Amino acid sequence: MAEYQLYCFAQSGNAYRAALMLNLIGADWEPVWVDFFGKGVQRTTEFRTKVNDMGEVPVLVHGAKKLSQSGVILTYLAERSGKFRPEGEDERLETLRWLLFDNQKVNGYLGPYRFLRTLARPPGDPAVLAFLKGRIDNNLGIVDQRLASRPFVLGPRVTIADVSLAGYFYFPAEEFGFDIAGEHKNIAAWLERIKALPGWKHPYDLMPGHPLPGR
Ligand SMILES: N[C@@H](CCC(=O)N[C@@H](CS)C(=O)NCC(=O)O)C(=O)O
Repeated sequence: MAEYQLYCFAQSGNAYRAALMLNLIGADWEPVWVDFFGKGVQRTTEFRTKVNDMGEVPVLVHGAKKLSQSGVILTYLAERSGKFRPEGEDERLETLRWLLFDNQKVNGYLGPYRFLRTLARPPGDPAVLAFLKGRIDNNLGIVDQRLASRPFVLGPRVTIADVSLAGYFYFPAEEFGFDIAGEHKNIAAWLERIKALPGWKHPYDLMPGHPLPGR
């Protein structure tokens, strides 16, 4: 058995953060596929009692530890490996600031937008999609501006703030109906820098479950 197990599925950008981090630090890990779209395993009592009482993916298992929330998982892996770790109080606080902003307002809107537009059956209400798209455009603009004057979110060095923010950005443009990189040139250059890191893989090559049956 590998040192780490990650409950995940290919379409999850939240899980991709953890899977990408595990790969970038060269960890010995294996995925545990969660049948999110078919059986809705994350909603079962068994999943909620044995895996994650929040009913969410990703979950990282490391020996007796079971961690959920990608920001917690990234922090744990950065502290254990010493890689992509914010150093000192100022960097730690700045990283936390970006993890929270990302979870709530960047990938926190991108994930549901893509889900409702492309993956949900039936698709989401157009009014909800329009609301989310307005928020997404504003918040991607903030990220693009941030990256205009520095190669990575905190500055010259890649940290878990970058791994977190990359969550949904590599999924195909047609799944969003707009091109994140095509519309934001600083984000595009930053995505290329992350892609060049040893161990980088596309979410569909890193986690099981793509393509979805019948799609
Ligand atoms: N803030 C969480 C978000 C996790 C999350 O929302 N995961 C989705 C999958 S992409 C999920 O499991 N949702 C369960 C559901 O909506 O039933 C994190 O970063 O880990």
